[in-house]
Amino acid sequence: MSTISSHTVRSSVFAKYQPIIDLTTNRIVGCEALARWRADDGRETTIEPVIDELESQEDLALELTTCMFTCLKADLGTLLVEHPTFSVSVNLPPIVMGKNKILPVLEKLALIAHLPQLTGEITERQALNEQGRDAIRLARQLGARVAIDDFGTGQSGLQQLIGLEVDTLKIDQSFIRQLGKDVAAERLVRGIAALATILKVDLVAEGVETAEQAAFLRAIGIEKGQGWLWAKALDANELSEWLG
Ligand code: G
Ligand code: MN
Repeated sequence: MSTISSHTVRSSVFAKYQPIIDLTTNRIVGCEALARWRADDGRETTIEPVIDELESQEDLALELTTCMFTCLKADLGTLLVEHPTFSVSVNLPPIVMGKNKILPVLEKLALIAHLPQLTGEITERQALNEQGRDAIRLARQLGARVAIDDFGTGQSGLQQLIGLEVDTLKIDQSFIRQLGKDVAAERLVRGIAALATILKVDLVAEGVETAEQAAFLRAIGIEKGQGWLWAKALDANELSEWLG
């Protein structure tokens, strides 16, 4: 039984934004909205302890997603207008895909005009059903982008990419962490880079923490990176300062 209500989600969730960097120019090109949780005493905590519960129940997962888009609009609405090429990624739990529940939220928040600046990240860790795949197709028809998150770790794996067009693969941080330490990880990342070229998709390397990792990724032609080397998740005003 759930111990968390939709109301609690609404009053506790807020968003921070981790920059995504173009590895060639070293400039910020977008960000990922990451959910944070405000505890009863007002302290900011990670959402990790409750995320599995939120993402396993449709109503809570939809509330979480709604909160994230609501924060995004309030925090970055102006920035999206002022920087038309800047894009924001939002994690979409597969359970909320497929019942046409996200589009009305975006309509209500007047975010439809910004769809080309929005990327839905679908994790590879959770199965996506046929309705979810239809929702991805519709989102792309409407101009939004779709990324496969945690790429390389999933249950459904590469099979997911058959008959489903996506824009971006986000290489899971577990691969990046092993660069320079484990030759198999290095070969796998090279393999993913080659695969991305053939599939004509972009790559974002997640969890980049060192200049050596960034140099390796740049050398093998990976376009973008995200991680503590550049920034942790930031408040909206800190993000604006980055953009100048
Ligand atoms: O699965 P997803 O890509 O949404 O996960 C993002 C998570 O990774 C966040 O919890 C974020 O805090 C964490 N993260 C982001 N950058 C780094 C990093 O450079 N190193 C590590 N260890 N974790 C990171
Ligand atoms: Mn993500």
